Amino acid sequence: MRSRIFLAGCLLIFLSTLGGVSAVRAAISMDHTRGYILLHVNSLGAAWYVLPTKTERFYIKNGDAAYSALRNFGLGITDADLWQIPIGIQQPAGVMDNDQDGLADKLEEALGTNNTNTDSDNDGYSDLDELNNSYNPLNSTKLTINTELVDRLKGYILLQVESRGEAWYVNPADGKRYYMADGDWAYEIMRLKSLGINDDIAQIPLYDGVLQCDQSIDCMIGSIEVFTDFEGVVVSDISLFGQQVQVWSKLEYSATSVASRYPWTWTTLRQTVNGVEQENVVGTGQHCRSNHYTDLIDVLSEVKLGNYSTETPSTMLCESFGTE
Ligand SMILES: [Ca+2]
Ligand SMILES: [Ca+2]
Ligand SMILES: [Ca+2]
Ligand SMILES: [Ca+2]
Repeated sequence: MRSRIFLAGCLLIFLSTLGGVSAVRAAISMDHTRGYILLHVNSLGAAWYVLPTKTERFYIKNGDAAYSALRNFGLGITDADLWQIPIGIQQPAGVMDNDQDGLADKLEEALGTNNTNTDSDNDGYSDLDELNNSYNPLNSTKLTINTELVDRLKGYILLQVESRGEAWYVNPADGKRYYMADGDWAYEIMRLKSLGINDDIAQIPLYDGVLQCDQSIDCMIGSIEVFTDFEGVVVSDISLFGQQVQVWSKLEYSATSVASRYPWTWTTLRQTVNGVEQENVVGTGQHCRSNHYTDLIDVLSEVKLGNYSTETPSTMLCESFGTE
């Protein structure tokens, strides 16, 4: 049944790209959409990620910012567990494949295989052939698939905690994990592994949580772009009274409440005095408010580029919007 739905989804995408389909009723109950990527056919193919933990949908916009926001839903996983989930190969067109073995350099990096050698473990079988036949490209063993683990993780985004936090999406339709190297990879996978759905999508509530962006500016921008609340910290190195100091600015963003929009709180100043690192809370409540969320994206983009040599991000914001 699932494969039929999946095929219907693929066909739909194919037809959508030809512009031939206006509405197709997805034969799937809303409860069974958890962990799936839904492609809303009546809305120019807008893509949504339905959380695997509860039936809420999160808008997936193209690009690295949305990808960073999406990582918020990721679940940490060990390499040992990850190898028990079969690997699906889906790479954006034109990606670098140095050794031409059919596995992109970025994918090989995540897998730990050699991107300058088609047969990493030198056992006579290429890296690609081994993966396609459930063998380990790094040694002589066969891959052991843990179906119980796969079933439990269907629809989840997994983050390789023992490496550099590489992200994988476990497609609930085929139980395989697909590597998402960056925004382009994520978007490609999300679109090709999605399920077409009509206006019934409205029955699934919008994601109602607050993204914890920590210090990821991309995550903050991504949240704003998809109208989702977030909390984050912007760390900036500035020169203050002739001293180099680090300023931590906390940002709480509410997409729905205009009253609590953009309250920046300048919280902590970190500096080294006589060789000793000190932390001082220098103030709270430097609030700037505005309805112009595109301005905030502009400011964050400048901060990301490091263009705040004499001003803190808080100051930049308050000058743009006026302090309350
Ligand atoms: Ca390769
Ligand atoms: Ca290789
Ligand atoms: Ca091999
Ligand atoms: Ca092998």
